[in-house]
Amino acid sequence: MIKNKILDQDIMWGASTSAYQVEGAYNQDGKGMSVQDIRSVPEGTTDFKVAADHYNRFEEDIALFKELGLQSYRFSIAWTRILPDGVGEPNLAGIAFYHRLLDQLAAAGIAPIVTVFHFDLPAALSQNGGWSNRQTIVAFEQYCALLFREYGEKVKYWLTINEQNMMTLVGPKLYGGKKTMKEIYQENHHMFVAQARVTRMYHQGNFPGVIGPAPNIAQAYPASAEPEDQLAAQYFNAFRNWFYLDAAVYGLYNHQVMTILEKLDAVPEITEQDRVDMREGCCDYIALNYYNTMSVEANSDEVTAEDGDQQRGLGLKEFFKSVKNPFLETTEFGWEIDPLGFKTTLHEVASRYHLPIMVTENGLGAKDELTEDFRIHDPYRIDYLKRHIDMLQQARDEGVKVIAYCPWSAIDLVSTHEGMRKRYGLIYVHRDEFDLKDLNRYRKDSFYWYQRFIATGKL
Ligand code: BGP
Repeated sequence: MIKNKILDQDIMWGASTSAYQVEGAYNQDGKGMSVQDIRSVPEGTTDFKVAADHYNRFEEDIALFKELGLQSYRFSIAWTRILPDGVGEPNLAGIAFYHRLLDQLAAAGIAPIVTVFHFDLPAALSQNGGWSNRQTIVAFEQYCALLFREYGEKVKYWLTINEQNMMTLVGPKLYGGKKTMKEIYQENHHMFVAQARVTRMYHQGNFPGVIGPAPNIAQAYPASAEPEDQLAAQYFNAFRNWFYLDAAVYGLYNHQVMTILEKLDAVPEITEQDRVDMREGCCDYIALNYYNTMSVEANSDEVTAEDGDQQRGLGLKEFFKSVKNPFLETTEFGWEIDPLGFKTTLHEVASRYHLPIMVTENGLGAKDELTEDFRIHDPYRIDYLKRHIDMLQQARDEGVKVIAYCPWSAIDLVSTHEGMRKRYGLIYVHRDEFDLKDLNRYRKDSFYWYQRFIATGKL
């Protein structure tokens, strides 16, 4: 079977981006507005209108990816380029753009890994209630049907939803206004159903590829050996990680999370048909984004969250509260660095789900400096990647099946929360937060390092 063959293959060394963070051209060639185009960004950070201008420079970028030696490239399709209002008439220029991108990747010998939805819901759907409205499930199905029809022969690896867990856990806090937990978990449920229906549709279409989810997965440690902390870590892991994978892999609701949702009065309405859809739309593989582990302790106070983002500061009264791990250093943006936790996480996911794993994000955000002779010395990023790849290789040697490793990010792009100054790329983009300069591309030291690693297999 084609599927087994695809999933049996050796690891592909790649890199990642997402549409709204890299493409720019936010209103070019008939593109509609997404929630990212209209949201207010924190003061002092850029918006996403130009980003890295990849939409207009993708040929040059793919030539660089080829020179880098990438075997796969994980990117997302902007829903609003394909369907400006989320539903209705397709935008032919948008459809043609991704054909050109895919053809260019094929010519460069780079396998595309395509996320269909990465944080950029069409604004028109959002105005009609977004994921709280069951019509969005239908819109998502129609959008995906169109993508499979158009690109089904060119794409072998599909990803449904990027970091649904972060949209649910952190999204509403950052941009959502005043949603109740019940509303948040109803939306989350609709995303489960949408993902399952699209997965089933893909399977029924007999396309020559595989499909899976892409949550942000990170092992949580108990802060101490106190039994209370152990239980807190178990609830936290269920709430942040396994809830999303149990749904994608088995089509089931995690029982510990149900307990939490009952306490929060946030149990969503689930129809009989939803349950059937979820059971019938199970994924072929697991893609995951890993940045760092978390540590939690039992939580008897009122704290529901600190200044949390996707990698820190989550808390839930009576269940858990995240704390700093004194054994770990942090990046200059305050995220802990834990390569060994990567190995732990990979083992845990492999043992729980027995499916091939694809790493779709892993990387270090930093304030890179461009020297006068246009170089970027980023030993901190090389060190991060080296230590994480080392752990990935150890996990593979010990039996974890990993089909691709795609660090974040292939090229500099606008960070979800911290604008342009938090750079992740292997390729530097010459612009500042607000000064767009010439947007020229420069190879960072990490580019040459990763290039050598891909060519020789040596760390
Ligand atoms: C993940 C997202 C990416 C990216 C990354 C880094 O959660 O999938 O889109 O943004 O995190 O996060 P940030 O840009 O906030 O540093």
